[in-house]
Amino acid sequence: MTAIRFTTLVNPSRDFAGARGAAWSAVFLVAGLANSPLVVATPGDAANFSATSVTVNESAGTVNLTVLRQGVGGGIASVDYSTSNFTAMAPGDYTTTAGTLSWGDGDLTPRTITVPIIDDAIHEGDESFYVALSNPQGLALGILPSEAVVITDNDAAPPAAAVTAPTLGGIASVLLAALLALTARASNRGPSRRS
Ligand SMILES: [Ca+2]
Ligand SMILES: [Ca+2]
Repeated sequence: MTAIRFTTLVNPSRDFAGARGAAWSAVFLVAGLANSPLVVATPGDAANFSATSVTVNESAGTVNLTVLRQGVGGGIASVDYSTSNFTAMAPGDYTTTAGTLSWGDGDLTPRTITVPIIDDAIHEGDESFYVALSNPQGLALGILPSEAVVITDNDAAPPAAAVTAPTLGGIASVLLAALLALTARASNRGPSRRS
């Protein structure tokens, strides 16, 4: 096999001027990058929630969400997290929570986010809010960068009697009484004005 010598391909006095020089510079740049340890391909880590949603009773006090660092654990890494309203609103239904999760080199241990849940006395049905990851450092956001928290209401609906609307008969009675009162007032005033 005959080795092709690089020096036979490149003639500095011939090849490093003008457009040809620019072309060779590009060749050297690509060759340099290909041999650089900076671009050696390694699988990147990703930050993901462990589930798309979690359900918690309104009386639970807190809810825990798990964030996974998935990959090879190369280098230090961190990711920020914060809550956001949906049908559940802070501060009435939960406490706004934000922070940063950090991992050391080689650390693939899951991290836990804890959000306080507020137990009110209002019947409001099940409500939800979100916790989302942002600002990844040393890793990427994975396919589950947010998780929904569903709060199960623990307050009973008001008694049915308390919200019973007046019946048509009831309304008719009120109108009839008012009409009779107006008629009586008019008949009392009539003669006094004429006299
Ligand atoms: Ca409650
Ligand atoms: Ca409630």
